[in-house]
Amino acid sequence: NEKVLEELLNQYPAKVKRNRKKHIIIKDADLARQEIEANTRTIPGIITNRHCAFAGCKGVVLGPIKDMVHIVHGPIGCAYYTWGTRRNKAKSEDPTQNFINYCVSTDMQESDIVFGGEKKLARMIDEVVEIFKPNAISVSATCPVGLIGDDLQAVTKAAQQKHGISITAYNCEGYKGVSQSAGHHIANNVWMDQIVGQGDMEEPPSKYTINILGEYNIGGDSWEVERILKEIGYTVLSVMTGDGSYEALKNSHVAELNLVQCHRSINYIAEMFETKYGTPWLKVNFIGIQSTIDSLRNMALYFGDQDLINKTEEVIARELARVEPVIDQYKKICQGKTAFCFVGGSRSHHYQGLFKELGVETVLAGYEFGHRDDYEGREIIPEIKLDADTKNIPDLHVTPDERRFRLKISPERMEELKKKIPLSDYKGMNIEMKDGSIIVDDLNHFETEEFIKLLKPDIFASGIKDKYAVQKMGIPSKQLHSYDYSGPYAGFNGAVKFAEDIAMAFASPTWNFITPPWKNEPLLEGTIAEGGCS
Ligand code: CFM
Ligand code: HCA
Repeated sequence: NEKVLEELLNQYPAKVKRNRKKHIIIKDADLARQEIEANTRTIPGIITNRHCAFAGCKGVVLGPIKDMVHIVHGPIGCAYYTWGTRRNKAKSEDPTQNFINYCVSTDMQESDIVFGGEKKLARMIDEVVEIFKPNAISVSATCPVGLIGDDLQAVTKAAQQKHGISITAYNCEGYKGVSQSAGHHIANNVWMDQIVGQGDMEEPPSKYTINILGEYNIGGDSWEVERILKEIGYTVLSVMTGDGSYEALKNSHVAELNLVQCHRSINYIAEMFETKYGTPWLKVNFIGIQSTIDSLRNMALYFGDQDLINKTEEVIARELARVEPVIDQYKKICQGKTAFCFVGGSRSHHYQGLFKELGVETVLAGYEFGHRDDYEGREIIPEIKLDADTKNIPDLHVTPDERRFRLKISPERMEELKKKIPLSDYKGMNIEMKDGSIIVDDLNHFETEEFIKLLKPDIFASGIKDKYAVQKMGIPSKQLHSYDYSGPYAGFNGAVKFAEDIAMAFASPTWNFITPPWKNEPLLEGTIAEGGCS
């Protein structure tokens, strides 16, 4: 309750307490609204799970595009860090155009920092074209590049003219924002400006052609989603960006509908698509059985074709009959347990339904870098105050494309549909949460330990940085970023896999051999001798 929370916060210096208090809510359904502070700077010196703008641009949004070589212009650490750890899988019909396993960097040295790295970058692009002959190249900037003022735009423009392929530059220096969220926005802007619509496709290849936005194929998630969609009769033109390709992205303007899975990372481009090409976007969530079913039904309603609606119901019934009995078995182990769910910017919300289906209640949830709308719902966006950090990333103002804008459905039908399905809309996470549960923005290590002692969850769903500290406290942990080498967790097959993994975590006898530190006497014993320690 409030008193306990106050005691927890009292351990901070007054100024830090004032700051952190605004980022923590105890859910109270009686209140009409509960405001949370989000997307603001982390207090210097506090250890949180956030990453930088470069990680959000190159690592998250760009990285999964398989037929582009992604050059990291900077010291090798940034490239190494974003190399393969996110488990965004990709396979290609053309094996010469799948560069997903490569880590390509200019490996800047001290002399490049002093004398500038532009020549080295130009040489690297020449080399990449010669060796790989890729469909396209991206060049992402890291902090030192911005600090010394290398002109990425000029280098890539000249290289593009020289080689005749798309070479895009991303000024996503790590310091460009308060978290990786800024990097998502930067990547979205460059694509809309320079890639989407560059292909020569004029018409959708078939009746129900869609793009999936904000699905990154972690552990094979988008393969499972595509399996279901194809079976119903959809044509998935482009996935942004899981197992995605430059070739598909440049023709994505012809789709009839954009699905939005992770709105945090991609709502910018979804909106720009609508303005520029007339493509509406529908919020979906393919995590959890019920959310998957709801998403499929909403899609069928959008197209409104009776055959498609029937086929959707047929696939749902068949999949349910197959997976429900298996999930019910795992549910027996999971029922009654509690979870912490702290992930980046949308999964903390998306996974709560799946946990609930297994009988697991989420007692604490939050985002590393979510914005207020991710907590409170899209309708509060006009109220969000723009600070200097937000203004750092320019909003790209797009207008209808003279040649290619095509209204996909009439404004009247759009208004009618908006009453039934989440077109151009998403709810925030808070609405999902039970009264008395805790919502924390930009959780830090100190608060993690304190909340664990208070709430004693049965499972901790988070990332690599806090995983092991928490396991040493005797609590099983499930990485909801990389899925701990498992997955997929999306769709029907994913729900089964998740249930199996979670049940296995609860059932493991390992946890009986660990005593959480708060149940022990101090780990170190000794006396202070005169003049020093003994
Ligand atoms: Fe979207 Fe993501 Fe997420 Fe995200 Fe991420 Fe990720 Fe994530 Mo890690 S794009 S906001 S920046 S769903 S990499 S696939 S798991 S923090 S909750
Ligand atoms: C990132 C990527 C990350 C990190 C996950 C983690 C991912 O933010 O740079 O900290 O465990 O999903 O791989 O979010």
